[in-house]
Amino acid sequence: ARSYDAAAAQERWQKFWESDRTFVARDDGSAERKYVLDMFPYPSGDLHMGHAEAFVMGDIAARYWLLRGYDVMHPIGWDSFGLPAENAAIARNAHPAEWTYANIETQAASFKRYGLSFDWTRRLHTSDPEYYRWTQWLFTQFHQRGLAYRKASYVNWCPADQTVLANEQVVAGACERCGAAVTKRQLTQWYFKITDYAQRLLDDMAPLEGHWPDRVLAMQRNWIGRSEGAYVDFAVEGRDEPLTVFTTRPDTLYGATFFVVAPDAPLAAELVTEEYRADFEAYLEQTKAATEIERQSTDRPKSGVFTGAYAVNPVNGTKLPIWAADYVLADYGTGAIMAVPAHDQRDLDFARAFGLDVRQVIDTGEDDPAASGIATAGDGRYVNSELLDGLTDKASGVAAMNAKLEADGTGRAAVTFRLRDWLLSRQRFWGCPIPIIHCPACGEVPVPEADLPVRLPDLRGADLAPKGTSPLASEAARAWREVACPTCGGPAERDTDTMDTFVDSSWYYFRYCSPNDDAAAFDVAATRRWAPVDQYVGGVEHAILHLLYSRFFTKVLFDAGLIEFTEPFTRLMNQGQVINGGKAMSKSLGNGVDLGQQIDIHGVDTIRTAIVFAGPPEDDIDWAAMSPSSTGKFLQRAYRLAADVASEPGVDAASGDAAVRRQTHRSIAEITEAVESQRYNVVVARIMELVNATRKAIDTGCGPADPAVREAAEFVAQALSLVAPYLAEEMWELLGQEPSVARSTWPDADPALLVQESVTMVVQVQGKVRAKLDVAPDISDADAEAAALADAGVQRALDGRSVAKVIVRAPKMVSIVPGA
Ligand code: ANZ
Ligand code: ZN
Repeated sequence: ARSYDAAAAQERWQKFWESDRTFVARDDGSAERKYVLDMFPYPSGDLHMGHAEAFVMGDIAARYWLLRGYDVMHPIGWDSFGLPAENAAIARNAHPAEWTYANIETQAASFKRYGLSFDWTRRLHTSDPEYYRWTQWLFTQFHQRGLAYRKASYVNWCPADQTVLANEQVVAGACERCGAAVTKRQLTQWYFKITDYAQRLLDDMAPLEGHWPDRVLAMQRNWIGRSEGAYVDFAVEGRDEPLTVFTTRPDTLYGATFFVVAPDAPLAAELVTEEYRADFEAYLEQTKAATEIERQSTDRPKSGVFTGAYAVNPVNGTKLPIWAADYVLADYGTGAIMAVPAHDQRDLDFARAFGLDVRQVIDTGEDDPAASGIATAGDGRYVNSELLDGLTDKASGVAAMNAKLEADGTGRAAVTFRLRDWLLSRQRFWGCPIPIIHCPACGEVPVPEADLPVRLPDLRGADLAPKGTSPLASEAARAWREVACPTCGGPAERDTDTMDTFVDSSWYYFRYCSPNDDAAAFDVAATRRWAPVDQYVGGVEHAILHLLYSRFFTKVLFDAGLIEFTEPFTRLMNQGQVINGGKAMSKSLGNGVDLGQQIDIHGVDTIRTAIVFAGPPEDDIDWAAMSPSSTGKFLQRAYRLAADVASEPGVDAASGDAAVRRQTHRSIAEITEAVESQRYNVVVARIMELVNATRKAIDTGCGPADPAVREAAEFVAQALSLVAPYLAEEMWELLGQEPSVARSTWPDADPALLVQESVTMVVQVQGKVRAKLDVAPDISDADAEAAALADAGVQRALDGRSVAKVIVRAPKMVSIVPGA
C-alpha cells in the first residue's frame, strides 16, 4: 500500500495490543522497573483536546522506556467521586453512579482509541467500594495517629454548592468549581493535621529540585509559608491570661503603639467591653462578608473598631489600645498582632485612618514614616529601643530582643507556617463516607476494619440536592445512619459527611501497584517494587492541592512503616493547555474541541504528532492556529519510506551507504537525547529530517535496496512509535518485522558513525573564491584563518600585499581583505 489508512490501522492495532498484552506490566523481575503515571481524570464528559495533550506526554515516556527494555507500569483509573458527577446527576435527575460509570466507559473507549499504552489490568475507580474501603481504612489510620480530628470553626462555604471548601479550593474569593463568591460559616468539621508535617514538606523538596518544575516548587513553598520570629505575651488590663502574638519583627517591639485582633477570632468577642459591643457586633457581620483575599489586600481602605480594652507592652509598660480590624486574620498566627505602624505599611495605613501614634524605632535614613506615610522595613540604626539602641542590623536586633523576652519570661523565638490543617469533610452525597460512628457514651468510634467499607446507601430517588447538611443526614438515609456502637453496642449514628475527593487521589498511585489486593490498601512488597513514581505528568492546576496532599499522605505512610520513601513523585512534568483562538477552552465559552471529532477528521497519529510538534510540552497550544493536515502529509511521507524499502530484514547495515548511515546514527543520538530531556517537539523535528534525508537517498542517492536505507526506515518506525503508534506499527509490518514495534529494541547510536569527517571551507580574497579546503567541522577560528592564509592559491591572489582584515566564519568561510 502506498498510503496509510488511519481508521483501519487504529482498529487493528488496538485489538492486537490488547490480545498481545503489549502494555501489561510484567512485574516478574525480568527487567528494571519504571513507573510512569498520568494524573487520573474526572469522568466528566468525553475526552477533549486538553486530555489529548496531557496524556500523549506520559505515553511518550512510557513507550520509550518500554523500547529501552524496562518493565514499564503505565496505569489508568478514574477519580470518580465528586461534585461534577453529583451536580450533573441532580440536573438530569439521575443517580450519580449511573452518570459516573457511563462517562468512565466513554472515556475508556476514547483512551483506547487514542492509542495510549495503558496497562488496563490495573484500572481503578475511586468510587468503587473495593477502592474506597481502603480510603476509609487509611482515614482510620490517620485517626488513630491523631492526624484526623474534628473542630468547630468558621469555614469557607460555597452557597451554590452548599458545601464547605478547603482553603485550597477558594480561588480569589470564589469557589474553585462553580465560581460563586465564598462566604464563612461556623461548623464542626473533620481536619487532617497536615500542619504537623509543614517543616518536612519543605525540607523534602530539596531532592525534587531540578526534577519538578521550579514554579511548582515555589508555589508549594509559598503555600507552606514558613516565617521565623517570636511569640510575645502582652498583659491585658482586667484579664488574667496574657495575649500572645506572633511577630516576624520582635526587634520593633518598642515601636508598637496599638494592638489588633481579628474580629472573627473568639478572643475579640471576649475582649470587647460593654460600651463598645454594639459597634463590634455590627463590624463582625461586615467582616464575615469579606473574603480572605479582600482582607489581605493592601490597597483596600482600612476599617476597624476599638474594643475598649488595653494591652501592656512587656518591654516598657506602655498601654496599647486594642482594636478589632479585618486585616488581621483569625486563623493565622494567634489571630492577634502588635501593630508597629512605623515599620509595617498595613499598620501605618490603619494608624493614619484612625489617628493612632506612630513611633519610629529604626532609622534607615529615609523620611520619618509618621510624616511620609511610608513605613520603612529595611535595616538601619535602632533608636528609642533601650537595649537595642546603636545596633544596625535586623539579625542582631532580633537576637537581642529574643534573648531579653526569654530572660524576662515574656516571649520566645518561634517559627510559624501559613499552611493550615486540611478540612476534609463535605456535606455532599457522592463521596467516600467518613468511617466514624458517633456514640453518646463512647464518643467518636472508628468503624472496625472488618466492617469496612461503609458503603454509600443507594438513596435512589431521594433528593440529593445540597441543603447545607449532607443527604446522608436526611430522613431517607435514617436506616443507613442508625447503627449500634461498635464499642458498647448502644444506639449510635454514623458520621454523615463524605470526604473531599482529594483524599481519594492522595494515595491512588500506591493502589496501582497491587490494584486487586483485597487484604490491604496496597501490598507493601509491590509498592517497594514500583514506587515512587518515576515520571508523573499532569496539569499545573494541581501544583498545590493534589501534590501537597499526596506528599503529606506519603510521609504519614512512611511514619506508619508502610513504605520506605518519603516523596511519591520523583520527577514531575506539567504539560501546557490546549487553547482555542487564544482563549482557554471551557464549557461556558462553548469553544471546547472534542477529541473524538478531531480523530474522525485527522486520525489519531496526526492529532498526537501535531500536538507534540506544536512546541515544548509545557507550553500552551492554540488549536485554532494548528494545521494538522500538514502533519498528516509528513506521516504519509514517512509511511512511504517503509513501502519503498527493497532490502530484506536482517541484512547487515554495515555494508550500506556511509552517508545515509551517518545521518541515521546522528538522528538516533539526537532523538535519544531529546526524548530523555523531554524535548518531545524536537524529537518530531529530528524524525522529519531523517525522513527527508532517507527519501532523498531512495530517489536520488543509493536507492531503495541499500541496507542503510532499511536501517533508516526501521529507526523512523521506532521513533515514530512514540508519537504516531498506529502508523509506526504499520510501517514495522511493511518492513517485514515481527509485531510489535512497541516490543522492539531501541537502537544505540554507533559512536564511530557520529564523528563527522570533514566539511568544505570556502576562502575568499577581496570577495572572490580562491580556495576550497577540507577542514574538521569543529575547527577553531584561529586554525581556520591559518589554514586559509597558508593556501597557495590564496597567497597567489594576495600577490605580496599585506592583509588588512580577516573575517572568519568557521568552519564554513574565511574572507580576506588585502591592504594597500
Ligand atoms: C509586628 C511587625 C512589625 C510585623 C513589622 C511585621 C513588620 P508572615 O511573614 O506572613 O508570617 N501578622 C501576624 N499574624 C497575623 C494575622 N493573623 N493576620 C494578619 N497579619 C498577621 O507575617 C508575620 C507578620 O504578619 C507578623 O509580624 C505580624 O506583623 C503580621 F515591622 O508583627 B508583624
Ligand atoms: Zn458506645
